[in-house]
Amino acid sequence: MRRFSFAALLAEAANAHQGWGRQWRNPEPKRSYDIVVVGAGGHGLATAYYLASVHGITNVAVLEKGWLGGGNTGRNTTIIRSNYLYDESAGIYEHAVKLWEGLSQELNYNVMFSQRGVMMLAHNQHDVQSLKRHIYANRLNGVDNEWLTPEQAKDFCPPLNISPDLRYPVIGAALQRRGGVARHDAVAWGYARAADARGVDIIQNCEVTGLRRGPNGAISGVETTRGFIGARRVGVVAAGHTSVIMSMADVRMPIESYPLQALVSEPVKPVFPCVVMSNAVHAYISQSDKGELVIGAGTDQYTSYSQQGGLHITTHTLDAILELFPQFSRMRMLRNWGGIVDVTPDRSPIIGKTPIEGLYVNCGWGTGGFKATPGSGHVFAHTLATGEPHKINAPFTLDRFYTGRLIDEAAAAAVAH
Ligand code: FAD
Ligand code: PYC
Repeated sequence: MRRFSFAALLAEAANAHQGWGRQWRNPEPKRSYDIVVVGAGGHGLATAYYLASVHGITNVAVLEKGWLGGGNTGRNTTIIRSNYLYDESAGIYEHAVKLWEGLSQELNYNVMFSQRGVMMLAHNQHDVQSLKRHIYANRLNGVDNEWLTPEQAKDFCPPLNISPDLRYPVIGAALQRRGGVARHDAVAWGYARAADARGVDIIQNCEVTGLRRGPNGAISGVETTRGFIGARRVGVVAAGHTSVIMSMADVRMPIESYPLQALVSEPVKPVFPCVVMSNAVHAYISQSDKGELVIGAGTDQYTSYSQQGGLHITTHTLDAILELFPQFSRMRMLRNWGGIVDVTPDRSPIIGKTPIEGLYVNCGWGTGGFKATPGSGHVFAHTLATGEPHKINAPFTLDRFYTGRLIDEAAAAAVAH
């Protein structure tokens, strides 16, 4: 008979947390690397994986102040779509969706990518015009998106209330059928396992506390809570904390950090077949494979680094959800949490060089970077490996905030902020 001890259970849980029984190495940091990636979220881990798998660069460390995937990667509502308005955004988000489509096979790890469709609701003429504009722009970029009547929307998502008596009646919807959800932890674990297997060092509990520069001003390594680690190139991929880290090299970032919250209900049998988002009432919802309704709120209205937001934000979201789906009114909410998202003035990411030689940054994904994880890692790896942007991330420079060549995706954010 199998005997359980508390210690054995903890060890088993830790193993499971590291990817269903398969542990990666937990190495001591070396004195120096070719490339150091700061932040073991999905983007940092994906970057390390593509550095190794595409560019053959394996003398790489990913440094994480907590545990891998413990930042926004493990806190988001996992919506994946590429229905963005501008060509530059369609380029990167569609690149990501295509990588998502083969990711479980590529990593040999089930990231549970489920293309169940993302439906965005229209409640007024402005929504109709804006969503239709997105549909036309998307199609020109080869991105699927289609218009639905309220009846077609209800066919696609039976719990949706399309009564004309609603305060914000549903008057149509845009549907991206290739959109969907994935399992966020598995994405971090899958990339970590695959990068580790190629020789990348993933070092947890290792906070970067300083950026060191050589006599020529170029980056020479990072100060950490586990000592100095030398590096030829450093890529900062630290979501809500980018400004803090970049200020260590006196680089001022056009970023504000806000709490963003989500919550889940008690688990129930499958009742909700797709993802539904509404910008006007501000609510979005899907159902996880565990059965929980996954519901997201907007950002708080003030900047903060606390991974906790105001309760009134979540209650407002639940009011909106119940207008659209009254049948959920008696469900109990199980738990809520927050993450810190990094928002740029044009709501588009920054991926590329900084004024400091050897220092690169990938940030500003705000409320919507989970969907970009594979695409972001892929192009950032190219940038770190070659010193030049991939053509897909070339428009997303830090420079654009000096030149004014912004990529104003505010309308596509789908989350109130
Ligand atoms: P993270 O996963 O946050 O990783 C950054 C890592 O850097 C962290 O692990 C952190 O600990 C580490 N770090 C920070 N400082 C240091 C330091 N000094 N030294 C070492 N390590 C450091 N996006 C979508 O596309 N769809 C969604 O449905 C969606 N929903 C969301 C819902 C919520 C509630 C939240 C909070 C976000 C949501 N997002 C969504 C956004 C998405 O989660 C993020 O854009 C994305 O996960 C960012 O990934 P990342 O790897 O850059 O950051
Ligand atoms: O970008 O689709 C999105 C999103 C949904 C919830 C948070 N972000």
